[in-house]
Amino acid sequence: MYGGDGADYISGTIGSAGATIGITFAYSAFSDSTLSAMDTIAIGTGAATGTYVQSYAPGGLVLASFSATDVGTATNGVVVFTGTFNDDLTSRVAALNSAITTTGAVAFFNGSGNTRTYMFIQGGSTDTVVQVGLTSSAVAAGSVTLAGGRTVTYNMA
Ligand SMILES: [Ca+2]
Repeated sequence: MYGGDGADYISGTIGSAGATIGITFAYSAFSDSTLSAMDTIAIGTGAATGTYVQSYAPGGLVLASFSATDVGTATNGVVVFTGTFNDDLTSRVAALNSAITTTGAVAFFNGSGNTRTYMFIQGGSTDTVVQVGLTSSAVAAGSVTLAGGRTVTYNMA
């Protein structure tokens, strides 16, 4: 399923907690979802857990890793901001844009008052920002896997 340009709301209903949704959410350009025109990908409307699969057609993805003083760390694509870092989404995206220097690096993080989870991909001049899930569920460290440089699988916990 491709959202394409602009802000899209892509929602599915999951039959049971922990199940895997049978749709791959696909992107063909880093500009398909941005901070100013952001997609929301969600399974269910509550705090449902689930396994999400996203694909970036051009490939070249890696999982982000960094350690930045006063910002936080990223391990295996999962970002942990320092407890004192601003939890505003715009501030966090700006910080990730600075800390992540590899084009195609994928990072999951919490923002908007730590009540939402997002995926960031460093795209160079245009970065991908997607809201994943609707509630304060989070992507757990170690739950992100990458296949073929283009298919990202992660669990919402
Ligand atoms: Ca950038």
